[in-house]
Amino acid sequence: MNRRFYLKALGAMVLLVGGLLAIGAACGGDDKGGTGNGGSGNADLDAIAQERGLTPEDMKHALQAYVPPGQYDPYIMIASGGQSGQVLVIGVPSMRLLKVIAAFTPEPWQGYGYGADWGNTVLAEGNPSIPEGTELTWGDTHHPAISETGGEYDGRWAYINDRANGRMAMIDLTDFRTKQIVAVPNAETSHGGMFVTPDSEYVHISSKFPMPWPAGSYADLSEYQEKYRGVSAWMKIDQATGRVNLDDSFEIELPPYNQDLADSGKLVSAGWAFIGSWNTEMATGGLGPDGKPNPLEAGASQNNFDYLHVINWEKAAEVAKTKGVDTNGVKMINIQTAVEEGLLYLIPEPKSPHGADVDPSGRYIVVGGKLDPNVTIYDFNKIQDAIAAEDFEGTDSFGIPILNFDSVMAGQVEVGAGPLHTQFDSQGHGYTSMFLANGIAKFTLGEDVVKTDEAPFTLIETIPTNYNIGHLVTAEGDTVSPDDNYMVALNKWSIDRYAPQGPLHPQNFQLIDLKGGKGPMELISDTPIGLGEPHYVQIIKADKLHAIDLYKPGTDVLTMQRSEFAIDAGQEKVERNGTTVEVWMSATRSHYTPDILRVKEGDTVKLHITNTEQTRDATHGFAIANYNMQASLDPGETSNFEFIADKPGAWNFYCTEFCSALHLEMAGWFLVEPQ
Ligand code: RUQ
Ligand code: CUA
Repeated sequence: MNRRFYLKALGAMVLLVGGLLAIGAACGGDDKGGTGNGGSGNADLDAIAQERGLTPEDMKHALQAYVPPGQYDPYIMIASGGQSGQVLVIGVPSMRLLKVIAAFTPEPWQGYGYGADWGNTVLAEGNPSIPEGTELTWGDTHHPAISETGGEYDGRWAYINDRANGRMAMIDLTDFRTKQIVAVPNAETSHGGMFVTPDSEYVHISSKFPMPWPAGSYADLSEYQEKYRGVSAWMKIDQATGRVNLDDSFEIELPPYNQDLADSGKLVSAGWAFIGSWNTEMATGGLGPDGKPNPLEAGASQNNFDYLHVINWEKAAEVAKTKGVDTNGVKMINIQTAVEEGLLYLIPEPKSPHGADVDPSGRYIVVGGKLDPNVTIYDFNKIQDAIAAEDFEGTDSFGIPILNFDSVMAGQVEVGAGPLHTQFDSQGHGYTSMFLANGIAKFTLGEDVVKTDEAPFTLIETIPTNYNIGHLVTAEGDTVSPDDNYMVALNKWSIDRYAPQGPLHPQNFQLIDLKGGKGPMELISDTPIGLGEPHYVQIIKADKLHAIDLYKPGTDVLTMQRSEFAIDAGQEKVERNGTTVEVWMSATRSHYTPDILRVKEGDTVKLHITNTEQTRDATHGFAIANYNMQASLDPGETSNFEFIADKPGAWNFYCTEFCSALHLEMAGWFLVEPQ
C-alpha cells in the first residue's frame, strides 16, 4: 500500500472508530477518556497508530479482539495443554488465559497432588490397575470433548484424554475442577478417539497403538497380527455427576490398526460413530538391531488405503448386555460378534488418513488425506444404502466387511498438501487444516447442506497459517449448529512469530474471522501458548457455562456434598487418639483456628481444614515448611490431609494465597516434638 493510500485509509479508520466512540457516548456510555466527541479521539488514535506503526487493518483487528477491562469474552475455549497434562481455559476473542485446570499432572497453585485429598484421590484413582503398582504423575492431554444435549454443548462437563496412557479425565464445569481420572480398561494409549455422543450418553475413547491381549500379557511383535488388538471404548456417563461408570460401559475389540481420529454421528447419523485409522499394513518398525529396512512411518504408508471404522454404537450398547464378555471390568464385544451383529464396517480411506469429522447435519464425514492433497467426503445415506445392500468390496483379514469405496464416497476436494482436520460453519462449508501447505482451505460440502449458491465439493479459498497447523476449531464447531464468526488455527510451529527465547518455541494460536461463513477468512491475532503443545480445543458460548461463585459451607469438592469433616466457625477442635492426632481447623481472613498444632514425632496427623468464608474469590492456601504439602481451599471448601509427622522441628505453616492485607500474618506453627 502506498503512503497516500495508507494515510487515507488510516483516516477513514480513525473516522470510523471515532464515530463508534461517539455513538457509545451518545448512548449513555461513560465517556471517561474524553475521546467521545470526534476531534481529540481521532487525533489520539491517529497518534497511537502513527507511533506504533499500525495499519488500518491492524487497528480493525485490535478492535475485533479487544475486550475492555471488566468485560467478559463471549466465548470460552477449552484447550488441551499437551505435555503439561493440564487443560487451558481461554477467552475468545481476547485469547486471554483464564485458568489452567489441573488434570493429569500435579498442579501447585490449586494444591492438586500435594497431599490434600481432592487431587491425591483423583490422581490415585487414575492409576491403571495393569500393570500393578503403576503410579502416573503426568499425562499428555490431546482431545477435549464438552458434554452435549441434543447435539449442542451444554456446559456441564468436559472430558479429555491422556495420549501417553489409555486414560481420560472428567472436568466438572461448575467449578472447573477435575473430578475423575479413568484408566480405560484394555487400552494402553489413546489419541484422537475422544468425543461425546449427542446426548452425552457415552464418552468415547479408542486406543492409539494396539497392545497384546489379554491386557497385561506379553507377545513379541512377530505375533502382532494374532495377538495385538485395538479397542473402541464406550464409557457410560452418569447423568447426575458426569462421572464415567464402568459397570454400564462397553468396548468393541478392533484389529491391530492404529485407530486414530474419531467423531460421533449426529442428527441423521445419530447412533453411529466413525473412527479413522492408519497402519492397516500392521507394520511394526524395526530399524537398527532388528534389521528391518523400514521405520514405522514407511511401513505404515505403503497401502493406498487405510480404513474408516463405522460403528453402530446404539445397537452395540444393546448387544453388549447379552454378548459382551467381562474383560478387566468392562463388557467386551469381540470382532466376530461385532461383525455378526452388523455393528462394525470398514470404509477405505486414501493415503494415511487423518481427521474424521462429521458435519453439523450429520450427513457428511470428512477425512483428510495427510499424504494426499484431497479431502474425501463420505455420505452417511450412501453408507446406509451400501450396508443394506451388502455392497462390500470384501472383508479385511479379521472378517470385517469393507464397504465399496465408490458407493459411499460423495466427493473429493483437492485442498492442498497435508490435509488433517476439518471444522464446519452453518453455511455448508468445511474448513480443513493443511499441515504441509501451511494453511486452511475452505470448501463446500454436498447437497442439502450448502446454503450458498456455491457448487458442492468446491474449493472456495485458502488462508495461510503460521506455521504448520495441526487442528483448527470453529466456535461451537462440533455441535449441530456451529457459529460462523470465529475460527482458531492451532499451529505446531511458531518459528519467527515471537521474540526468541532459546531453541524451544511456543505453539501459535491464530484467531481468524469467518465473517458469517461468507468469507474471506481474515487473520485477527496471534497468541503464543508457552506451556505445552495443545492439540485439540473446543469453543463454547460463554453463556452456556454456569460456574458457581462459592461452594456451600463445608463442601467436599469430590462429592459436592457437605463433607463429614466440615466445621462451622466455633467448632474447631483437636483430638488425640493413641498416636493419631485429628484436627478440625478453620481458615478465614486472616488466621487459622487453631494456629498452633502440637504433635509428637511419628504421630499420624489427620488435618481437616474448612475455608469458612462465603465471599467470592476469598481462597486460602495451606502449606507446611519441609512437608511438601500445599492445599488451596476455595471459599466454602473442606479439604483433608493425612500424613505422618516424621520430621521433628518447629515448622511454620502459612496461607499461600494473597488473601488480605494481613495475608502475611495468616500463618501458624506445626510443632513436632522429637521422640
Ligand atoms: S491429531 S498428534 Cu488431534 Cu491431528 Cu493428535
Ligand atoms: Cu489466607 Cu492468605
